[in-house]
Amino acid sequence: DPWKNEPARHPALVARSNNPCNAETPGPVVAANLITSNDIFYVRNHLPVPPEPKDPARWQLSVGGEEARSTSLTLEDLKTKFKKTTVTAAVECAGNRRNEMKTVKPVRGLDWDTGAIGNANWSGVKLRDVLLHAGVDPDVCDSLDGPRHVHFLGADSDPLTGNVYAASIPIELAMASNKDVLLAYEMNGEPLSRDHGAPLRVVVPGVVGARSVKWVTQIVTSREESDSHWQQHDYKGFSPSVDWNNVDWSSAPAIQEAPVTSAITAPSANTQVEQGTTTIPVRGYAWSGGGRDIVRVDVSADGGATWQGTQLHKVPGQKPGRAWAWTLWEAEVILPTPPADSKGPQQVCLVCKATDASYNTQPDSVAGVWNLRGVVNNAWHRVGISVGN
Ligand code: MTE
Ligand code: MO
Repeated sequence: DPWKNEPARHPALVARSNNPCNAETPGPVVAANLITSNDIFYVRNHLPVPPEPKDPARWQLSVGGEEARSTSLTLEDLKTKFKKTTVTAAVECAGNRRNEMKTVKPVRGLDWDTGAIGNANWSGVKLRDVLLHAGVDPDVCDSLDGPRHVHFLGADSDPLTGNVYAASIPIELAMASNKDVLLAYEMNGEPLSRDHGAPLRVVVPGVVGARSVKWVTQIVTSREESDSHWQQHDYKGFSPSVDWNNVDWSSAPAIQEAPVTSAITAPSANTQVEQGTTTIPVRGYAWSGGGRDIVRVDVSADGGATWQGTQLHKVPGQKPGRAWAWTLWEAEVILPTPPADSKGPQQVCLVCKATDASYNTQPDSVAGVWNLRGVVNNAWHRVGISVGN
């Protein structure tokens, strides 16, 4: 039974599938704190959690590939031979908020609500430093025929095919000193838990979660992109016109940087507030990929006809162009005045949308961003509540 060694999980996590474990942070708590605590951070596993290394001292990371020296590093090597770096970064699954897409047309994938995202302090070593240690030329990005990608291979494997989880990122990202790609051994000051990739995982800030490979044991530089299923036949976006009969996976690039997004985490959908209520506290998160900071979040209490401002809460110390963390926001939202002759509950559609530092903002409808796999849904987030009864 490949599932017999799964770790215990916090009962508050909302399960979307069991084997493999996919579970999200419950709506009301997802943006309750700037830092998501480890035990309620969403878990997205494609395969069984690999067994813990029998002898942690003998665990090894192998680094190699084109124009790199084959190198093995123990955890102790990583901790003592390289500078320890801490980066606060959100990790979001590209499938976050997929559940809204099926209101347009069916999609294949886990039925994530708004909780397949979290924000943590990740500590470890910079991937760049490890690649330089393995002899990768610091100017590799300028070379015309050098490696173009860095592959990460996990220790989790498919019980049927033996394929391991793998993904790759462009070498520009891996080598850039200001992109902060980490090989992390700690999450919020604690050693990584089994679900989050112990003993070592990749954290690619500003990029969809799928590239932040957990349980990483092998790093390979290559002229080619990873040929893994998750790089080539998943985590790609297509036009709403593309369906499972005509999809050509090679026609779209693998998703890397995440688009600007936001969500309302409180109140939750279908909340009923008392007759005569005039304002309601609304809060949530906002985040954009590529280190683009959130400059504004607008909320609406009439489905997007008129908008109100919000107050932003940020992780201090984020560097310009390196806003890897999410932004939390809140507002006391003024509800529309019910018509004088109204009877019965008044339906209110709360909406939020964020704007990032490049003045990218969110598309208004899910229909326009619908795709067969249900990824990167960043449409305005809508929550319906009712006032009175
Ligand atoms: N790494 C491995 N080895 N196996 C996986 O299944 N899932 C990826 C990524 N890294 C995955 C992986 C996906 S799709 C996401 S969204 C993130 O891990 C989730 O990280 P988390 O479970 O720590 O929240
Ligand atoms: Mo994901």
